[in-house]
Amino acid sequence: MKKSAILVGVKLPSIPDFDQSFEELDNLALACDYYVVKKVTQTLSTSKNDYYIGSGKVDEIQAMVEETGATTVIFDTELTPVHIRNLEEKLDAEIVDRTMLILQIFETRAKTKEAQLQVALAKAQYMLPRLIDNTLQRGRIKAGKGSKGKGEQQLELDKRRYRTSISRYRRDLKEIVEARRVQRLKRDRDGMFSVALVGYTNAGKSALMNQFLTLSHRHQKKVLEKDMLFATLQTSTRRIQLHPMISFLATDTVGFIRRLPHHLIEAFKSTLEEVKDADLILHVVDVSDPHYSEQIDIVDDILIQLDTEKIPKLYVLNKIDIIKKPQGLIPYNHVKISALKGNGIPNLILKITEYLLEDYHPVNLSIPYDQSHLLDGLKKDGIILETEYGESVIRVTVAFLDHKIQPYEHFIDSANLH
Ligand SMILES: Nc1nc2c(ncn2[C@@H]2O[C@H](COP(=O)(O)OP(=O)(O)OP(=O)(O)O)[C@@H](O)[C@H]2O)c(=O)[nH]1
Ligand SMILES: [Mg+2]
Repeated sequence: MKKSAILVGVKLPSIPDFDQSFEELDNLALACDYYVVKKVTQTLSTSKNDYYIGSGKVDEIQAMVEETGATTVIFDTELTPVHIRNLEEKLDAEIVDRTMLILQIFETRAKTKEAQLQVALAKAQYMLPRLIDNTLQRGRIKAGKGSKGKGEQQLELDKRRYRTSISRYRRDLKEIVEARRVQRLKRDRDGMFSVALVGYTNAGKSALMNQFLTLSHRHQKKVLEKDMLFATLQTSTRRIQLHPMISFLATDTVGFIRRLPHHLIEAFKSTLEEVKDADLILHVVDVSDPHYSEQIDIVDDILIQLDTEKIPKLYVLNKIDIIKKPQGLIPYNHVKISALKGNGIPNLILKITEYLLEDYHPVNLSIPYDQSHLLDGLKKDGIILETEYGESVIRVTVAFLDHKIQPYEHFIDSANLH
């Protein structure tokens, strides 16, 4: 049965994008399978000590809980353990804050070992300080001031348990990341160009990945695309074959959102390692969203945190099938597409190919006829641009990735080097 929830938003001067954030809270609640029965907002200059919101507002929400039978009250902010405890006692409902809500979504959907570890790590890091506060308060009340009561002994045990779990999760994650790094190194040896799809959640990254897979005739390798926040929870990498000789690796990633809990960013950094190693970043933007300009800034900020400034970046303005004209700033280096309908995809492929070909260098080879079997290898190792059958040799112009040239060095036509 769906749980029913009341959403609470507090307009504070420190949250200038309150409206968008509160609108997103609705979708986050939906993605977490809550049924939203009421929404309440309050404008304050600062948050309050006891309940975060004013006590009059708490009474109002208490009446709503009674009237609607809501099981949960969700706040669009990060609450302190004291706020949570006070609110829970007063409202007799489960209190969830924005961070916990996002963690819950990730927790219920994480399927792979890696995603599960990342969520467990983020949750344990979020819980540790809260656990300390909560238990301390209760321990003190029971044991009386000054004495070290049962509550505090329990607290010591719990703290140790959480710390042990945190280091175990970190160690296990490190092993998975290391295994993937080795896999990546192997791929690098094959000289594959890699393209990372990043962007705000629901922008259409997975839909674009699926367009690439369609082009590549690899329908069976399609990824989940869905109108839901955080549909993708782990990166997946697929080989995209554009042409018998031109292929690249595309990596679909987890979407970003405003005010993403920093424990989650930390935990997901290992997943996003793939982005750091990309040769090209496609920043996918849903330009049909009226707030897309801010979403671009949010994603670009996280990309900076991930140390990816040196990687070339192309903005892919998506969902042009549902708007006449984007209502915001247009980044300089961009292409417009519809990942749903396929508009603009050939142009995007052309752009990707331009970046990809920058790594290729044309070389003229003169191959004697008795070595003509080398042509088969050349077709695999490079892109043949021109072939001319001369009297004693076959002249071939081939575009190579640098590390692929070595077996053919002997045949480089020194007179004709570009
Ligand atoms: N109209 C329209 N809808 C699109 C387009 N691209 C994607 N969508 C829809 O937008 C929704 C989200 O698409 P996804 O590809 O799952 O988005 P994502 O960026 O992977 O999202 P997360 O994995 O949740 O971060 C889906 O319902 C898609 O069908 C487009 O070009 N036009
Ligand atoms: Mg996705």
